[in-house]
Parts: sequence; C-alpha cells; structure tokens
Amino acid sequence: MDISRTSDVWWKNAVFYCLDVETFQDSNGDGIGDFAGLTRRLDHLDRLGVSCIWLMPFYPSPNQDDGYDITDYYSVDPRLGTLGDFVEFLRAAHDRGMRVIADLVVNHTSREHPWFQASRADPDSPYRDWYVWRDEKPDEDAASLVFPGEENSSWTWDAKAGKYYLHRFYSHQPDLNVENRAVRDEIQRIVGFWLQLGLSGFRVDAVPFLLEQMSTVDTGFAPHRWLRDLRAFINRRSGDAVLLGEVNLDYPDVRRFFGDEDGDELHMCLDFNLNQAMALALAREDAGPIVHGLRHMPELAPDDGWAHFLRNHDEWSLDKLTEAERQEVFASFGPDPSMQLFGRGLRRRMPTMLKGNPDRLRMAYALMASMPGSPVIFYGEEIGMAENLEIPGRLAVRAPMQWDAGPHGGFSNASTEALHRPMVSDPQWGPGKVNAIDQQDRPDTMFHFMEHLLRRRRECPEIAFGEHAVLPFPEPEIFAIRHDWEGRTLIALANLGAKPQKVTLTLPKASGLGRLRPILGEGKVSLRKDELTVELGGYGLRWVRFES
Ligand code: ISL
Ligand code: CA
Repeated sequence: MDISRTSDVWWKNAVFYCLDVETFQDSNGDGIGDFAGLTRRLDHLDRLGVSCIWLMPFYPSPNQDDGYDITDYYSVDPRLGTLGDFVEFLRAAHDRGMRVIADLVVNHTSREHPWFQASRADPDSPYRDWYVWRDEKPDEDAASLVFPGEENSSWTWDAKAGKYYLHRFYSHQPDLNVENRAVRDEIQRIVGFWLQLGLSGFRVDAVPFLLEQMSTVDTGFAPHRWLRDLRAFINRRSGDAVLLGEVNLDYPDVRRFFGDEDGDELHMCLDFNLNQAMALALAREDAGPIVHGLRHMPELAPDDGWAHFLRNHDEWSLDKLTEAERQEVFASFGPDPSMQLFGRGLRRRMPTMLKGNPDRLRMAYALMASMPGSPVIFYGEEIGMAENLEIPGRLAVRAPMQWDAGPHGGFSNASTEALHRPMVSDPQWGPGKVNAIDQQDRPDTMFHFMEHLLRRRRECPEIAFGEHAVLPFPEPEIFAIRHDWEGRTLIALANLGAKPQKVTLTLPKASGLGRLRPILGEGKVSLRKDELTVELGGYGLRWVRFES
C-alpha cells in the first residue's frame, strides 16, 4: 500500500477522542457544556494529536440516558447550542485537520419521540409499525437483560396502545423496528443529513441489538444485507466516511459485522475482546491474556480495522471474562461494591484503578496504543482524570472536564447547584491537582506523555497496516509485539510488573532492519548482532523502531 492510499483509509491510522459536549466546556455559564465551549477548546485536542473527534449524542433528548434517548435526530439539543454552532464547530475542527464522527443511536428512540407517541396513540398511524409491539408479553431469558437490577424485562406494557413494546435498554427507550422499510429509509436520511453537514461517519451504538430480527413472520429483512447497504450508501454520499461499530460480542461473532472477506459492512469495531484481555493482564501483571486475545483476533479485509481503548464512557465491562477472572479484576481494581456495576463491570477510571502510579498508567496507555488498530481516548484520560463515585451508575466516569485549577476546574462559571453534573471533588483528583492547563506547561506530566505517545503512534503506520507478531518471553510480565510494514519495523515492549527487567530478544537478520531508534519510553537499549537488549523499569515501556 502506498502512502497516499493510507490516507484514503484514514480510520486505520487515526487517533480517536470521545467526548460529550455537555461535560466538556460551558461557554455561557448555565452549567452545561456547549458547542461554543467545545470550539474554544479545540486547540487542546489539536495539540494532543487527535485526528478524529467522536461526539457522544448531542441531539434533543429528555436526558434519561445521557442523551442516548433521542427525540429528534435532525437537530442539536438547544441546551448545547444551535445547528449553526454545530457547523461552526465542525468547520473549526476541520480547519485544524481533525475529522468528526458522532454517535448514531437508532436501535431505539426516547419514549418521548413523536414517532413513538404517534405509534402508541393510533393503531392506524403509519408509525404504529415503527416500533416492536406484542399483545402478550414474550418469554425472555433473564441473562439477556442489558441492565440487570435496573430493568427486569425488555418488554413494557403501554396502556394507551394496549400492548407491550420492546426495549433492549431502559423502558424509556423503545426499540425501533428496522424490519420496517420506512424505518430503514429514515435512518438513511438521518445519516445522509449529518454527512451533508460534514461529519466523517458514525460510532454506531449497540449494533447487534439494532440488527436483531424480532418479527414472527418473514418480512424479507436480511440484517447483514442492510448493514452492507448502509455502508454502500454512506460511501456513495461521502467516500471517506466511516462506520465504527459497538459490537460487544466474542471475536467470531464480531467478525460477521465487518462483512465477508471483502469487508463490506462496518469499517471498524471497538475491540471489547482485547480490551477485557488487557484488563485481566493488567490486574494479574501477566501478559498471557493479551497474547491469548491476539491469537484469536480475526483477520480483517485490508480497509477494515480495530479501535482499541482502555476505558470508555460506560462501565468497564468484563462480561467476556469467566466469573473467576472477573473477580480477580474486581479484587485488584474495584473491590468495593460501590465501584462495580451490573455485576459485570467497574465504574472507575484508570488512574484510580492503578492506584495513582504514573508509570503504570503510562505503560497501560502505551500497551493499548501498540495493539494493531487505532487508539480511542476518552476525554480526561490525557490528563489522568479520575471518576466521581458519587455520580450514579455509568455516569461516574462522565464528570466535567478539568481545565484549570479555578472554580469548577474552568469547566463553567455557573453556581455549584447549576452544574449539569458534579465535578470530581476528591482533593487528590480534583481540578486543583489534575488539570489540563497546568499539565500543558510542565514536561513531566500525563498530558505531555499522552501527546508524545499519540504522535508517535500516528508516525508508526506499521501498527495500522503491517503484519504483527507477538514476541514470546519467559518473563510473564513482559509483553512485546512486533509490527512490520513496507520496510519499517516497530517493536513495542511493556513491563506489566513492578520489578525492573532486562530482556533480550533475538531478531534474525537485525542488521537488515535499518537503523535502530528508540522512540518512546526510557531505559537502555542495545543491539549486538541479532540480539536486542532492552532495560525496562518497573511498569516500564519502550518502543524501538528500525528505520531504513
Ligand atoms: O450489552 C452490553 C453488555 O452485555 C453492553 O455492552 C451494551 O452493548 C451497551 O450497554 C450499549 O451501550 C450503548 O448504548 C446504551 C448507552 O446507554 C451506552 O452509553 C452506549 O454505550 C443505550 O443507548
Ligand atoms: Ca452552556
């Protein structure tokens, strides 16, 4: 692949940054972040090396699920600004060379969406068949519930309709019926609308639920054909638009959502499998689970890729681990029940889970960024922000961004009562200690490290496009991966343990690999004949590159 072609498939070598407009920067003092505020903060993202911003839902919403409950797909929540503000933001992002994608949440709408209101009110309404209705409550398997403890069924009685409606998530989020062609046409219009305004694609929410077939009769609907049509449609409208899917399934099942061997469905999927392997590996201080995970990672078509992350905006879901493994991670990273959620995950951010150890934190991010695919950063990770466990449920990790040491961390000048969501208040983690502006001015900070890491990652297209191989080591704490592409070789090492290690690996024909250049981390590196020796501190990391 030549270098211009790599830009065509930009998502494979991108740095994604996920943020929620309402917790990023308030510009008008009402306590709610907005597009004008976000626009003012774009230089922070530019400086960090972000190449694509992922906006969490910003559409009008009663906000019962932080905006994942939408009442209008064609506009901006007035609390966050106007469509005009959105376009100004988009233009300013593009001006800095950053693309923007947004959450596409079309598995369900808000119960308050006019479509649902019409659907329940009138059996003859064309909207009746836009949702999934049943006269009798279907049998269901308790294990299939997404929010155990919060919702005890996926079917809720609606007195007005005199029927039950399906909701895979909260009861205030009725599922759309995508087996109805009119619904699929509408989804296409929504996607087309935002592409026309300049979005570069979508993070598609809850894809397996979206594609689920519920009909008891044959509607002729073929879910994967529809996903294929959707990709064809978006790429007809916009050649470089991307579909990044949330498909939290086992690897072989995720693979099906990329389409056949040509890769004609989702362009990318968030890699939950490797994510949970990393959780276990970090907790155990043993690279084994990652090695195992990579061995099972399916092959993708050349234009498709994985999106890797450590923490996202939801709980750290550990649903793919065995019960015993999950308990191991809980014991290391969140022993108190208040830190756990739905019996399957942790509602904490990395720095607190890693007990404030800066070396371990940096190693964890370098490890993630060395995985074959593109890294995704969740806002605040670049400065080592913590969670606020006083905020209920998943929202604990969605406290407002900490910009400076001033009141409300520079997020807003509203009164404390008016703040959309409380700040992190623990003095060790609050804005007085952890904030972007102070870190930008000091070299030995998380921000500087992340900036350096993400820029290095962008400069190493071999991670995105190359062949990877895990380099075996006798020391279980050591993880090493090699990426080869077009005459470039990168070797990324991480020491998952606290003990310093000196490791040696044999690289056949090392002399042909070009000049050795350590590009990330600290510690002595030497090459003698075919033997590469690297000294890694406790929780150390090192990337070395051979350049011809
Ligand atoms: O089902 C799961 C695990 O068994 C979840 O990972 C599920 O895929 C996830 O909860 C879906 O989350 C997404 O859609 C939700 C929203 O609340 C989340 O924030 C979003 O990430 C409903 O729209
Ligand atoms: Ca505001």
